[in-house]
Amino acid sequence: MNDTICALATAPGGALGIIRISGPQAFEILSRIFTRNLTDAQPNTIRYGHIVEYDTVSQHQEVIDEVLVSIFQAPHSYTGEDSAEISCHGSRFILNKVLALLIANGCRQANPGEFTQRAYLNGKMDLSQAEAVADLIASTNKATHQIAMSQLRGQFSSQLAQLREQLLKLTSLLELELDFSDHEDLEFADRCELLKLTKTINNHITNLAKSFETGQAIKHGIPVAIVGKTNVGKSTLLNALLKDDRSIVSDIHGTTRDTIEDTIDINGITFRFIDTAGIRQTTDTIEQIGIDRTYQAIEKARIVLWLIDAKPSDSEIQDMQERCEGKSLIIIQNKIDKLPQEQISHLSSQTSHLIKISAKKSIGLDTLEAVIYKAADIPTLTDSDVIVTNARHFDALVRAHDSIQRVIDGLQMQLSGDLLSEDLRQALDTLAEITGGQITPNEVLGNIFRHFCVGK
Ligand SMILES: Nc1nc2c(ncn2[C@@H]2O[C@H](COP(=O)(O)OP(=O)(O)OP(=O)(O)O)[C@@H](O)[C@H]2O)c(=O)[nH]1
Ligand SMILES: [Mg+2]
Repeated sequence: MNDTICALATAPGGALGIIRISGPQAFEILSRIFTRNLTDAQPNTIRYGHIVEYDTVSQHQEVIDEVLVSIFQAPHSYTGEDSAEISCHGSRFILNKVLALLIANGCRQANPGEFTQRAYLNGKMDLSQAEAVADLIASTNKATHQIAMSQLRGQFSSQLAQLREQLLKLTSLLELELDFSDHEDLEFADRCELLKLTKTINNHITNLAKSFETGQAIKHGIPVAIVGKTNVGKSTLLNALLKDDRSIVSDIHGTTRDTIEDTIDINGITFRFIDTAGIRQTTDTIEQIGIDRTYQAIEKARIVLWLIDAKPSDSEIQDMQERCEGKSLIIIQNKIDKLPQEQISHLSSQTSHLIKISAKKSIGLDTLEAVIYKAADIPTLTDSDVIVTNARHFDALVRAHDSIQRVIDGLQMQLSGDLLSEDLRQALDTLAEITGGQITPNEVLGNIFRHFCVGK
């Protein structure tokens, strides 16, 4: 961290481009190519001036751009180091030129995520907060934004700190028991109390780990498979939901041969709709492969929309219910604009929770969207909610849970305190991996920050 790094922080193509610099020589290096001296600049100020290139042969100064430079002095900057941001015009030529000049004067091109890595190493944020920065940049809807923001603001970290405190209390109670075990007159925390506290801790960890499934669904979009017989209007429904001509629609049975997917947001949550090949008996090899994919799509889905235009047989209903075990199955009767009224009421009376729509005429789609949103069963998120979205965090929580479970088993078997402290210590260390409180090996850090963009 002794060197000074620079990188373009904005995506190409905009009217402005921002170049970031951070490190002990940030102001000194920048002053060499800027028309104003920055070494005596006030912190948290913006200076107007020109980036210039000095030609030593002709002794001529060429103006590269008219810029604004924001100045942040250590430790009051994002990285905790002396830093500056140069707002240039968004020309690719200008931005490359300014970067080249910075590098020629002693900066090094930053690696992906290196600014945030420095912020973490300088104690500006913990590791889970640093990871939230990448999630925030990648957020695409209200829910992913809210989860990343809550993590960045330290909600997850503070829950982990709370767990840590409880674990330390447990450890000290057990150690006390060990140190004074031969003093019969001393009163120790009774083991029932210890067991209660351990179970509370484990429940908390379990709940955090459980939120990962929801977190994954929110992050990647909740998979919704649209299935049914051929020609019932599955592709028409996909197109109607997307308000786009995404899937081919025709009155020929077996039009869709492969899965086709796209996303829409409902109430700030992303849903991934998957149109599938219609289910029917076929001798066509390719169509059969498509139908196999339909069954795979059902397996992967969290919600299944089963489109019908006639009453399914009991065995069809049973088959679909078995395939959809543990998922939400929504039965939808399509083409209500066309079906005779008596057929609609006949279907409704035989199939519970039937949603009636016309995909072609866009009738009933608002109700359907509301039902889909409800079926997703996403908790209404508040700013303080913690939802685990990161696989590394989930992995650590599961391991911590296993250690605590061993403590619970040990307490129930009346094992001695020294046997239990080992597992407690392990749980503490594992939880500390999440925030990076434990010394984090370089390769783990490298893995985390490699996925960041350059300039962040
Ligand atoms: N009247 C009416 N026709 C519809 C409706 N929805 C779909 N259709 C028609 O039904 C036919 C089949 O529609 P598709 O969306 O291609 O059906 P599919 O389920 O995707 O069929 P496959 O891909 O073959 O499995 C087309 O002619 C659509 O215009 C509807 O709500 N009302
Ligand atoms: Mg289709």
